[in-house]
Amino acid sequence: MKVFVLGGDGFCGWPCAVNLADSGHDVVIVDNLSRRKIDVDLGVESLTLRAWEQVGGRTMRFVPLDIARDYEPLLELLRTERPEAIVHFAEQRAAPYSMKTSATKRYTVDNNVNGTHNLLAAIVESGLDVHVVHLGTMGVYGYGSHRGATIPEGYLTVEVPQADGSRFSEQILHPTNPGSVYHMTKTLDQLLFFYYNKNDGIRITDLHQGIVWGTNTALTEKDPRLTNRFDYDGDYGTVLNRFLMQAAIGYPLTVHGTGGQTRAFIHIRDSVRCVQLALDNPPSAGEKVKIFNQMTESHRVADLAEKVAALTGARVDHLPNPRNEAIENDLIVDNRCFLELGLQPTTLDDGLLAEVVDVARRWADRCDRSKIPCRSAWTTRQAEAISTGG
Ligand code: NAD
Ligand code: USQ
Repeated sequence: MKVFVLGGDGFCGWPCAVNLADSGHDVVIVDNLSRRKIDVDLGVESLTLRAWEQVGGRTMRFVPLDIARDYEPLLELLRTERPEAIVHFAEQRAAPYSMKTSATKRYTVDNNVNGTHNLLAAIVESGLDVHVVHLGTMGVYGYGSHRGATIPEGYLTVEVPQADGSRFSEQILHPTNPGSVYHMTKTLDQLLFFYYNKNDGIRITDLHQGIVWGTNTALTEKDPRLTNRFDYDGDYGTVLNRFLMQAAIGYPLTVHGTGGQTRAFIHIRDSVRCVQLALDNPPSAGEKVKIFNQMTESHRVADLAEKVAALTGARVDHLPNPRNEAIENDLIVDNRCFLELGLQPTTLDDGLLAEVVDVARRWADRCDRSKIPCRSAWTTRQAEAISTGG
């Protein structure tokens, strides 16, 4: 099958692209390289693609294109290549970056919402029947308002009272409750999918992914030139990968507040597998948007810090929280769709030790400690708290 991987130069996109190529698909990576600082990071430059071929990988092609700005080239690419599926990773994905300034808020909205809308409009204009697999986020559901209820896979059945006292029941998109401008763009994506699926019948699978941890898959391990990106800085590093790097360089683990925030997690290997399962199980013609909760386990941030500290001897610091978020929350998530399709999760208990060793071996020497603190504050109240340390 011909598959476009939009954002295939990224942390989740690159291992996904090599996995799809390895499974026999004809992969075209489309990326504007917005995350790549050319001299520093490894990326899908021609050298990387050549390295992939040298280890026996099936040829992938790369098209530099900004899906949020280059509508005509995107349409032309669809018309000439005629992909059967498109995996869409191509968004600004850091919540702290999205909250830094009005410029980063506006960039995140422009880039993410326009990118997704351009893709949908171009599919309609091309007349192609394409399955779109989008990487969304668990954060669309929000944290702290579920009162012990299980979060379903996208849709909630509600009972609507009528004036005559009767009731009817209906399935609605689960209400959204984003916690950052970035997360808000993902809730807007959901509405775009709902509309284009209803109006134009585009077949869409929206993957509500939790926080991805770990770095590499068996394929990106094959050659050092294929190694995946590893973000640990205050904007792009996600919590568990940050803790792994911090432990590796002897930096106290940066728990925000009490660490009572509970979040959903998934290992990068499982993320890659889920995308493949989603592609192998597309919605049929006329089916509503399929929504999967792409996560395998939930943890409190403080418990993650304790686990990493127990393995490494790291000290745990509780810092003023730069984010405007619930101090504590529960999180119970239905993730049966992927388990029923055969996903066998890599749990923290299985994989954490190997990642601790790997991060220390591979990345610690290159770490810039000055990039670790989270300096992006959600509101002026949080900005004052982090600047005064309390
Ligand atoms: P990343 O920043 O490493 O990769 C995103 C890629 O998209 C980059 O290569 C970037 O250059 C590209 N891109 C961005 N805007 C583009 C545009 N307008 N046109 C073309 N290319 C563009 O991020 P990631 O961690 O790989 O995340 C990928 C997707 O998965 C995102 O949509 C993110 O919201 C979602 N996701 C990530 C995580 C996580 O923990 N990393 C968790 C849940 C969901
Ligand atoms: N946190 C700390 N210490 C840190 C970093 C973060 O305590 O050093 C806390 C945060 O305050 C937050 C939690 O850890 O409560 C998660 O933060 P994160 O940066 O790991 O995750 P988040 O901002 O939610 O974003 C990441 C990805 C995003 C994806 C999302 C999935 O960057 O692309 O959508 O995870 S989810 O969280 O399920 O919405």
